[in-house]
Amino acid sequence: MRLFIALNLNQDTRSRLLALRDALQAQSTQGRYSSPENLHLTLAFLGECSDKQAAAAKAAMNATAFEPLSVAIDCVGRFKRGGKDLWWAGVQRDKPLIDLQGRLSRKLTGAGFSLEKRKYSPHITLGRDVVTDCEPWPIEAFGETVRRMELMKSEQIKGKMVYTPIHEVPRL
Ligand code: 2AM
Repeated sequence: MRLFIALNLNQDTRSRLLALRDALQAQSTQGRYSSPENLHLTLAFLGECSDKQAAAAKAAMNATAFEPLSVAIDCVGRFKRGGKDLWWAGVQRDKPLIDLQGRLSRKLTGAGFSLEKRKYSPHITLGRDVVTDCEPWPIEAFGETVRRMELMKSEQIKGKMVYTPIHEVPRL
């Protein structure tokens, strides 16, 4: 199974993100856009995992200190991919978020996972393979307090990406 660890977002935040996605889509000639239920902030991408690795990922999550934290979205930007770019909503690099991602990554690395080596760039993907004349733009910040991190299974079902939580660390 293909796994990643994410902060999922409430309905209000997702509808604001959808408005950004729609604004982008309206000014694009091509692209594959995230569906509302798939909008999330990835903390760590684990890739293909065995049952044993999934258990190790759950243990690493449980062992990571986690307190509710605020996620603030303040721009729309892109990773350039030769004109078919990945566009995202940018998340502020607030210390509690960056620290959480660091703590979690260390637990996962200690458990044997090899993670993305690039600097963590917190983002929420709005669309892939997007062809547009748009330039990245700032927005008035919005967001929420997130109270759980979740281990997500990623599957392609009938041509559609489906993300399902299989473990959660809640702080209610
Ligand atoms: P992306 O949206 O920037 O592509 C589920 O696919 C989640 O895992 C997405 O948030 C995705 O990030 C991330 N992801 C997928 N493949 C990845 C990879 N090879 N390295 C890092 N993150 C990846």
